[in-house]
Amino acid sequence: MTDLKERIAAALREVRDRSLTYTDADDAVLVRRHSRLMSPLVWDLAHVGNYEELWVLRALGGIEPLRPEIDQMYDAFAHPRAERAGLPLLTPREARAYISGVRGRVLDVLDAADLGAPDPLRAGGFAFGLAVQHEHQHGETMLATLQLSGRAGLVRDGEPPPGRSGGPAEVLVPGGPFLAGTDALPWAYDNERPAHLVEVPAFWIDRLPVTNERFAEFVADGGYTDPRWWDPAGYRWRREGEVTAPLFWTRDGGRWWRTRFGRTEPVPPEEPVQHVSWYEADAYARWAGRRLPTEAEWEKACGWDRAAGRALLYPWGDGPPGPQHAGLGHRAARPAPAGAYPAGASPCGAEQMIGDVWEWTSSWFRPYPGFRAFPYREYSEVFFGRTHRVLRGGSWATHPDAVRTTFRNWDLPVRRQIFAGFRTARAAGPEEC
Ligand code: AVJ
Ligand code: FE
Repeated sequence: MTDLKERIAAALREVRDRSLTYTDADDAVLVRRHSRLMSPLVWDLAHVGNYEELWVLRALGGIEPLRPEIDQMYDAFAHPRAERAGLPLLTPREARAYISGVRGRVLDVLDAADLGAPDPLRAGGFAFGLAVQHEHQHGETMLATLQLSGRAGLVRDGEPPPGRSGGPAEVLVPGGPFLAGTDALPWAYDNERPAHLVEVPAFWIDRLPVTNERFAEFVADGGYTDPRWWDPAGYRWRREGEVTAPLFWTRDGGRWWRTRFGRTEPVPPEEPVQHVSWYEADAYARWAGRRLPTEAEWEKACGWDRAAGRALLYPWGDGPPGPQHAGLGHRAARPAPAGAYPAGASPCGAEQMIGDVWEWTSSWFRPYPGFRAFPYREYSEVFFGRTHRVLRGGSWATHPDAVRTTFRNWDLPVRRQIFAGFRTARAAGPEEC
């Protein structure tokens, strides 16, 4: 096997271990609808195998469907999440057998495939990368489900590195064009392509994500009930849902508590705030006299190396994320405190751009100029428009294989169960450029 094939086989093994760990629970936990916002865990488990079958075995390998009768059940567009627990799903045992049967054949297809072929599903192992990243994305979704279930003891935790105080509150990103997106990365999605120049005037961006302590000041200042700070649709959402703090926060004995994977603890002040909707992030930024960064600003602050005139794969360079760079891969089940990853600073000095919490941007999820859907419209294209906001950078729950400077995530502006926070920005004056 070539190096690339070895790496793909290892990535496939690692992501499968992850999925099996998250579904190592009683059948009752796996088949239950824990929230109408989420699929039952056993749906995610069979779905990742079905996706791998579709793109690796059928599309790339030309293999006949193994169980054509189940395709429809695991098609995310055929059934809303709230209804999936009512389908005649494979049992946990059947799901494990099915996905391991798919996987055995996938390894045979990998063995035989010519990954140097120009065919875009084969080149650089694209279809395998699609399966690996997809399964990791569902791993993160499973964690959100486990969190909403309120059950303790199902999710591994760890100790993130300590935070670090001191240093500037914001960093300057000089004006000028930068190259957004990519043409070169073999596993990049259609929505990250093509690379294109974007003119971004000078701006200031927070060096670190907004912390719980700072967000609590907004709450204490009556920020949730002052319509001046809110997008009108957001204010309606807030009132109707009686939203008064981030999801999983409760007030008791004069302080804030948060419940994380079934355990309640005081809200840690230095941790980046998470489980806020786009509307809450946007309102906080306005209250602070600032705004959310645009997606282009975020990407430029993350990876643009002005001296080299090129974009880095990650803030710290092109080398893979190490434990000193970023909180990724569920090493702990929470973000690290602000300032924990100085070695992960970007060329402009922004820290924690990758990992810890997804960061809301002000931008709608839209195609880049020259976008072409590949390999299917339902991955990205059907979500383009003024419906979903872009998130960047990955969270503590994101695996390194599923995030990079150019990676784009998106969600509805009301979503709060995802591991999302934000940082703020402001335009720079002409004398500052
Ligand atoms: C890119 C995270 C928004 O989870 O809805 C999973 C990824 N696409 N299965 C999602 C995805 C198909 C997607 N996000
Ligand atoms: Fe999926």
